[in-house]
Amino acid sequence: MVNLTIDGKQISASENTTIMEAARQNGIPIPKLCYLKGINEIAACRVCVVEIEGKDKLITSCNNMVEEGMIIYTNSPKVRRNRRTTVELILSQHNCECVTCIRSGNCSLQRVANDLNIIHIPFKMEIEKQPWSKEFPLIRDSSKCIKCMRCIQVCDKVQSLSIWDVEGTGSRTTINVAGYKKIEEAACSLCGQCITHCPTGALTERDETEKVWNAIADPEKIVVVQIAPAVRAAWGEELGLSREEATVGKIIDVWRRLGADYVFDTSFSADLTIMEEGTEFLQRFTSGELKDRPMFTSCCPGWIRFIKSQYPHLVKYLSSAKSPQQMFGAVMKTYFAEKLGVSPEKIYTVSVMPCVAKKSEREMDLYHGEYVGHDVDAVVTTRELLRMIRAAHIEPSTLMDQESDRPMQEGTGAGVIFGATGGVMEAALRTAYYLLKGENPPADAFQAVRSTGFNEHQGVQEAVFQVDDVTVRTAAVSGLGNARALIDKIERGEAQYDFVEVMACPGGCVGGGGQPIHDGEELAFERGKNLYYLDKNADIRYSHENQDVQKLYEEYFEKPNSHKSHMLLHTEHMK
Ligand code: HC1
Ligand code: SF4
Repeated sequence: MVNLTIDGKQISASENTTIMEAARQNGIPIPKLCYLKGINEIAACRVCVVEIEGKDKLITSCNNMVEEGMIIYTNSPKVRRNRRTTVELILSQHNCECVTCIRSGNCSLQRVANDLNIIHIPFKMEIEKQPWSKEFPLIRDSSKCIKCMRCIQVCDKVQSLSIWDVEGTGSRTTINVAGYKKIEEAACSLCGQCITHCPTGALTERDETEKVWNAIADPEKIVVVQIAPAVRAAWGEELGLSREEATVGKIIDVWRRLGADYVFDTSFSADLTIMEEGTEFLQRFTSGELKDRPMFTSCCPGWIRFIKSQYPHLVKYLSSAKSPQQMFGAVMKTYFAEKLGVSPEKIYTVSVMPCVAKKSEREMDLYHGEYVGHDVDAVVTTRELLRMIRAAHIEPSTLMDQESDRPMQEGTGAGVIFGATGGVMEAALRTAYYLLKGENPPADAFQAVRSTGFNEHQGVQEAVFQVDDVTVRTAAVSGLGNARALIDKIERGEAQYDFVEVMACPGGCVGGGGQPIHDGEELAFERGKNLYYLDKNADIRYSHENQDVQKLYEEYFEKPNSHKSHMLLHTEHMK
């Protein structure tokens, strides 16, 4: 241990602890902009400078270690002056249009500048705005970029894609798509991790809230909403609601108040996905088709984009099942439209997702005899949902739990855990066991595929299950860098699996690129625990026991993997 003093407080810290970390452990937060633990510790912004007694030069606290006897000041007049000039210089290259900025109120730069009482910017440089497509689901505004490098590092180190790079030199240094490409030409997975790790409004999702407001206002349209599993684990964070208070029932109330005609829970179609994908897995597994390579899950569009660009020869090993979002869209525009006695074109489908890539996945075509558009018409992220709640002046404390609509009402615990890494696999194994044995396994029999935290396990959970004489080798992986490492192992013949779940975002959808932002803080594991809690307390925990899904088969699809299911619920992953 090392003994030192920070701001007059005597403390002890382990050796090799940074000054910033030692201060944080002792309730002394040091302002920062570029720092991201374990990902970006490069002292690029110099906002975290501190003064060391006896030394002239200020040092950065994020990459300097504590030393025995150090006397540190984190907020001395000299530190404040220096920090203030640093932030003023950053602001001189920033467009500072806070009133119209999506991150206003949740921007690290705004907070640091406010805390330093910067009410006038003494310097101003000309700010050039790089061109960007308004159509792409990921939007970048270069005039808000502070060159902190977080996006470069998270894309490179966590997601292994290196979409971003530094461009130009001197005062014209900026960040842009690597290789002077347009973003549409790059292999962007649309996982959105660069957005959730950006300290400012330089990176955002394409806004679809106006489209949704317009659809709600259109008397010709029947607006049908679905709410993804992971949204319930995070939407309350910015509204001051505890995890217990922030229920999916209250999100349903939100949508009824916003004027949606019908509201459903995506857990229903997660159960439907399990019926389709579980049946497909058993068929491919028993036919010997998976001897060399596993079947990969297909519900994460970030992962689908990744495999298509990085391992195109493995696309044929993806499950052909559409994701729960797409399956629900297809069911809404066919089965449900028929129930209502209206044509599919009248139905306007909206998804509330923790995800940016779902905005691109939604473009999947829907054929119902003839082409009837897309499964899903608009995707709003959890953050966009929160903006709609604010725009409608809904007071969160007045929200009441409501049930989703019929007839696609029921969702099981198995459907809810889709939102956490390992959840799809666990739900599929519960049902695959039932399909093999004709009886249920204990509901927690496959919990070995759950993540127990990210640091120790690097986002990969492997498990082998024995069902009589059948052995199923599984892996669940989250984060595209982890996925790449796992696939490379499979390709080298160093690992063999039958079934692999991949989710692009660390921790799964709970850590999705459309979730509320907490200055790069990782909350996926905590949010995931919430979903497992909901599963544990659910009345039904097996997808095959979802009675509304059973009814859907009786009345419409006949059985999993039927001809009709193949037409509406499966895809060849061509687009
Ligand atoms: Fe997900 Fe899924 S779990 S992909 O993360 O399979 O987005 O929540 O909705 O479709 O169910 C996302 C979440 C979501 C789908 C489901
Ligand atoms: Fe979207 Fe979930 Fe995949 Fe992330 S893990 S890209 S949130 S589907």
